[in-house]
Amino acid sequence: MSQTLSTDETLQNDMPIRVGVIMGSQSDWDTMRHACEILDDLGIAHEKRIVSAHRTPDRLVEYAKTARQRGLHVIIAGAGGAAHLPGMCSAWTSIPVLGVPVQSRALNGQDSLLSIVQMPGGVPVGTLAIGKAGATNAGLLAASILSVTDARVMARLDAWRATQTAAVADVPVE
Ligand code: RP5
Repeated sequence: MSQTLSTDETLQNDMPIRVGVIMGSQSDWDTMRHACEILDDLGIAHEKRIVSAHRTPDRLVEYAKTARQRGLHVIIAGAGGAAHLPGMCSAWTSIPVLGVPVQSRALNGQDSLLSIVQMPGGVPVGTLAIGKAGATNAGLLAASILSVTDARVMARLDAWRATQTAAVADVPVE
């Protein structure tokens, strides 16, 4: 669902980048773009990067270790298969990390889900659903986290939710 809210159009422009969206591969973009679309709809400035736990491990360490000092409040990390990106990201930073299991070809995303959700106690990753729904909800959850301290984000998020509710028909059409 894509909604564009018209109130406070300046929010994205004058808001520092608080959300980082990272993914293990270009092939994850088809899924992760749904998180970015939600953030765009809500006017939340964000950055997006390809960061692979396996192919670019130094990039991962640099990204995660500097996230807080660069002003990020939330990281959304999507990966598929042996999806170590969200967990390793959380190992390097204490800002919230939301993990999105990308639907893999071989095991339909169950491998991604279990790789992300089964973190050892002490290193948390907030794990979302497999695929598009998970990416969409990661965007909304990132907005929820920001809304605790940003009244403009809260207003936009509440409006987004109200619009969604109003769009649900009472009866199904034939
Ligand atoms: C993971 O391996 C990525 O997150 C991606 O979901 C998966 C496959 O990557 P590619 O071979 O398509 O680059 O690291």
